[in-house]
Amino acid sequence: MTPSSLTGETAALRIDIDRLIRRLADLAAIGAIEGTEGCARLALTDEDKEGRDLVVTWMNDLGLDITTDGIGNVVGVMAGKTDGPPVMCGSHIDTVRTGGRYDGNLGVLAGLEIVETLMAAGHVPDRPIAVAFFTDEEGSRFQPDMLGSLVYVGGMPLEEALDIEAIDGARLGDELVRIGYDGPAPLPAAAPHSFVELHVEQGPVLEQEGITIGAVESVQGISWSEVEVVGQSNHAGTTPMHLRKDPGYVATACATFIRELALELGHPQVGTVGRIEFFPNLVNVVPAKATFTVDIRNTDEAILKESERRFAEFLAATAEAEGCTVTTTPLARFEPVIFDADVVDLVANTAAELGHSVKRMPSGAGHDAQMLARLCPTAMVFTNSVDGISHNPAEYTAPDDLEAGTNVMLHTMLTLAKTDFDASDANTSDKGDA
Ligand code: HGY
Ligand code: MN
Ligand code: MN
Repeated sequence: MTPSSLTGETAALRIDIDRLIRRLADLAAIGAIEGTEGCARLALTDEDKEGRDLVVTWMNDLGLDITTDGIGNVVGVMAGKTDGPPVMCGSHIDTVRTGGRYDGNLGVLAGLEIVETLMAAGHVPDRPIAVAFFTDEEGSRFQPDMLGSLVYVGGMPLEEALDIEAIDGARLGDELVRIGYDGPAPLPAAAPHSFVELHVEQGPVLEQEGITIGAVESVQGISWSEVEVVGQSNHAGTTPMHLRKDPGYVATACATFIRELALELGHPQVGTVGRIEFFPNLVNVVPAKATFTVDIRNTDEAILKESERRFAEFLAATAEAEGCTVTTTPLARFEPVIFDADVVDLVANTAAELGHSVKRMPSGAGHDAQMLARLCPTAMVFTNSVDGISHNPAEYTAPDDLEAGTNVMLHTMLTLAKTDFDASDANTSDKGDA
């Protein structure tokens, strides 16, 4: 079925890609990583505040009704012909330390671009349109990831989130106050009518298959933990190997195990030891302590659970054999999420109607949409990542693909915003093989 926004007065509506690219560049200039296109704005740092302030200024310039909640999520709402729950889009503007300019930022700025496109055309949608950015989606500084949207949907009490300690020792609630984003809007939030998130794929699939749009059906399960191994600091030259209690060996053996387990289980299992620290971290000292993180993911919850069990077993046996003790702290644990089939169909149909190739696919990365899916019908739109690169300042998506993804989000949202449209109507015959 033709998405209803592609008939009648809104059929010809398209976004202004130059304006979107300008905003992406202006935001990327904050925390810019010298000599690259990327930026670093870890959650609740001064750079994050500066980025927030810029996006809030743009929301104000558009005359949106802006609210900030107790975890610092910010929502700007464009009034519709009717009141009631808005059709919401959004993502995050915090980045990893080696961030690209599109991860998260695209989903928020595409929302502002859509609002500006509607205003310029004098089109007032039936339902209100909301654009949100959620706090600490990356989870690099404060774990878990998707923290702001998790609190937004009631997945974690605000008080618990405010007491989370950063990897640099700061308390989340104190940082929120310091940057002036501890807002009054109630939590958990009221459910939007629906939620659509545009995001770069951050992987190689769309590019390898020559497809423009991803209609994202699910997000894989995520398991993060931090492991501290304590052994015995000793002299690197005088201590025979059989007398060592070397936590550095245990940590690196675990890193190898995580990788070999992923290769054994095969795609889509992935495993990463992204952070590893030795103490005292000196060339001629057998470490006293090793601390490392484990990130395991799979689309299948049963396999993810089995992976966690096998890793715990390996860690315990290796540490015991080495005479070390272990403390494991869970950092994040989210089961796989399936998006709303009707909204996924609408994304796929809208992409096809706009003349784009489209593929139904899972997301390897976590996203705020996986939290909003607890509140309302939710789906995601992917546009490609050149060379599949992300969490890297070289992250890049070409203007044509940014434009295609944003136009698909525009018309998906416009159709959802029509009070005479029932999302289940999207679940039509032309499923196609998209
Ligand atoms: O880790 C993730 O998948 C996301 O970037 N927070
Ligand atoms: Mn992201
Ligand atoms: Mn990310």
